[in-house]
Amino acid sequence: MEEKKSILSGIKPSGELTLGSYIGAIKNWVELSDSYNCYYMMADMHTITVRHEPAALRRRTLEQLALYIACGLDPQKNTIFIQSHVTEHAELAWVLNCYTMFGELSRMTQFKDKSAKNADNINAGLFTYPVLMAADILLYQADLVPVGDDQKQHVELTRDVAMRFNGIYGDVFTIPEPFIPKVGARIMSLQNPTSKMSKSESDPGGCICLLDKPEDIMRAFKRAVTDSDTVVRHDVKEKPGISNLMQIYAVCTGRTFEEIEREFAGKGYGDFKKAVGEATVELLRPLQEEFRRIYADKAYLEDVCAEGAQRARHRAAKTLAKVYKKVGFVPKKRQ
Ligand code: ATP
Ligand code: LTN
Repeated sequence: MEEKKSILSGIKPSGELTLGSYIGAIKNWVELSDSYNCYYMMADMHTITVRHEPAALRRRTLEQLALYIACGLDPQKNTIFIQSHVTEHAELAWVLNCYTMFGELSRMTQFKDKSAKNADNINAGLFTYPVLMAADILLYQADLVPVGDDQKQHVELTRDVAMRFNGIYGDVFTIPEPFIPKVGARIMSLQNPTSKMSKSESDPGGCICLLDKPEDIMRAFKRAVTDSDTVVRHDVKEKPGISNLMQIYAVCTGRTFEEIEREFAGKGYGDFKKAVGEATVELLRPLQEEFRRIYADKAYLEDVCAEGAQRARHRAAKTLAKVYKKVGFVPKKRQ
């Protein structure tokens, strides 16, 4: 039997998970998990590139783990782990640092955005962040990396670094492809529909979190910024707010944009916003119930982490050993 192809992806536990990361990433992780050998991690090492609170990071990492499972990722079928539990990530990142160019990193949009927003803390980790992400992906020889549109550039850099390394040392790394959903690759803020919905930015009312209460979700959609027209039509340029709501509604209901336009023909924005709010509440209801049940069982979560890290380490260690050998490090004698 042919071996399944591999997937790796991760999310930073930098805040409460948003509807954006669910639609852009996690939903696809679940859909792909039957056909691939999947590694999904809590990217805690990436989180400290901006100032953070240690206790919040600890809590959010475990919350995120419970949410992954509540979203439908079965820890028996998928390797779910905490990035810092697998030390090979930091080790491979160091090697890859020496094969990544300063110019390449300077062009990364996320670096430019984050350094503009954290002008007092433009640390080296923020700059080399994409190298750690490349290490995450390449350690598992991932064929596919399901992410939202904002991460495409990092996956492309990963491909360039992997090809450069392979060009020098032979076929060491699998060259990964980004997997970006056709609908929902970039969910926008409800208050500012030209910027991305993001968990770590203060955007009151613009962001829906997966654990938000139904009444808060309904209120946020009711107040969503739209335009002065009254027609529900998909047109990202002219109607960014409505088009964003249509994307969310399309994902929640499985309907196409044409079907949605027909459904709301002759109705006002009020009816449409209410329907999007209700569809989102229904999408999140089962997930929230599952979350409460799973998060209460700390012993289970610890077991999942321990088992996940062990499985991940097994795969990661093989790749790292190959890389160390290729670059000429003297192999360790059994200690
Ligand atoms: P931060 O604000 O801390 O940078 P974030 O909210 O942008 O975080 P990430 O942890 O960076 O979220 O992203 C997790 C995954 O979800 C990534 O694959 C990312 O591309 C995807 N994602 C995040 N926000 C959105 C969004 N608004 N629309 C679609 N996909 C998204
Ligand atoms: N950089 C990503 C999170 C992330 C990731 C990864 C995604 C860290 N390592 C590996 C895919 C594969 C982000 O900021 N959303």
